Amino acid sequence: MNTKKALIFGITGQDGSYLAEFLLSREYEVHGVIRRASTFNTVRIDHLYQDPHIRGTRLFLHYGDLTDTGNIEKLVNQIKPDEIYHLGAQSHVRVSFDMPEYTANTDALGTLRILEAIKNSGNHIKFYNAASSEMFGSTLPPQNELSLFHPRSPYAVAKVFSFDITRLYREAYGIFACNGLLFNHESPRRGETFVTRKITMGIARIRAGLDKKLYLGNLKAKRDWGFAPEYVEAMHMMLCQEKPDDYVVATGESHSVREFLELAFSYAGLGDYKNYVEIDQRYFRPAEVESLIGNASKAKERLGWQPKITCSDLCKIMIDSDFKNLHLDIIGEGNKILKEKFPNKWWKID
Ligand code: NAP
Ligand code: G4F
Repeated sequence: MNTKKALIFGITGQDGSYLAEFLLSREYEVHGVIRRASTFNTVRIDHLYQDPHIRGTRLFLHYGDLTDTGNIEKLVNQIKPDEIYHLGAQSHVRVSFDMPEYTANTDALGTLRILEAIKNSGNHIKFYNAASSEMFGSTLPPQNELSLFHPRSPYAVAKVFSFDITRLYREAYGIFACNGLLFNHESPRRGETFVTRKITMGIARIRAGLDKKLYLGNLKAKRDWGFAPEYVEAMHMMLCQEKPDDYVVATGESHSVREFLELAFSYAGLGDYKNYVEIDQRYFRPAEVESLIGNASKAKERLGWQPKITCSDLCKIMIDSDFKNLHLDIIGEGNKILKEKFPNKWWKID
């Protein structure tokens, strides 16, 4: 059998870990780029680790960084992947206001560096770029592939560059390059400083008696929150098409942060969130994206992609997981939803 090779930038992140798991379940040989750190940063993929000395190993990790052109060129030339999934980024919108230059270097120029490496290699490599719904910024919802970009953060500006340069390399050099315009997607593996996970972890900590309060910023903002494992499948579907293109991936359902809080506190049996939540100005952004609601009709029609998990399901799945992490009795509806909706799931439940 001709095993396909995938190279994943950002394999240690939420999406990278699910995508690696998905591709391994599809018999791919998976190569992932990890950053050197003084502490282990591979916790999301530790369950996938395989000793490279053992015959038949299909997961390989390589040190690298999106700011290092020579390293990227070397990895692309040595590994000779069939597909590259570019999921690496400084992905925190609020942090991008504190580190705009680093964010641009990693998120914008990092994309260009990979595309140059693909072009210079002369190999036929399919490329997926993680663009973002954040690029729509203040454009009114619902947003689709034809909506205008009006970025509202250094992160979003960098992602607009990454989107445009990916499309340019497709049109100018014939590279099979796709942009995924993914709306917010969450999971038990979501970074702990993004708002959904901050809320579900905060609730678990309050339940366990570790914290009394949860400090948040703007509760009015609305997001279209989906479930990460379903979204990484859409990435793969894009690279399986005959022609490269750009796709919105979203649920079409939107909720405010306040509504997510209400859902979460009610599911956890803690009652009114106002008894626990305090507003802290430090979590507000200099410019905010008020409302995101995706129209994923194109992905449905062309890729056959459709999400199963609603925001309420997601909230239950994440709370069950965070309760389990703190050895609390879980409520269990989240796990039940996972079993019912994904009888053949390919990822490990956290
Ligand atoms: P994440 O959990 O923050 O993961 C980001 C990954 O990028 C991590 O593996 C991180 O490595 C790596 N990384 C950061 N800086 C790097 C650098 N300079 N060089 C190499 N690798 C670097 O993000 P995610 O939620 O999985 O998102 C995946 C991609 O989709 C990102 O590009 C994000 O901007 C984009 N996106 C996400 C969403 C969403 O809702 N999740 C929506 C739209 C677009 P470390 O583990 O070492 O930090
Ligand atoms: O969870 P968030 O930090 O996600 P945000 O800013 O929408 O960005 C995420 O989704 C993007 C896709 O649209 C990705 F491209 C990006 O990489 C990332 O994954 O914030 C969501 C909303 C914001 O409006 C924020 O102002 O929640 C509001 N919020 C309120 N209190 C908070 C907090 N956000 C965070 N992180 N922390 C708070 O305490």
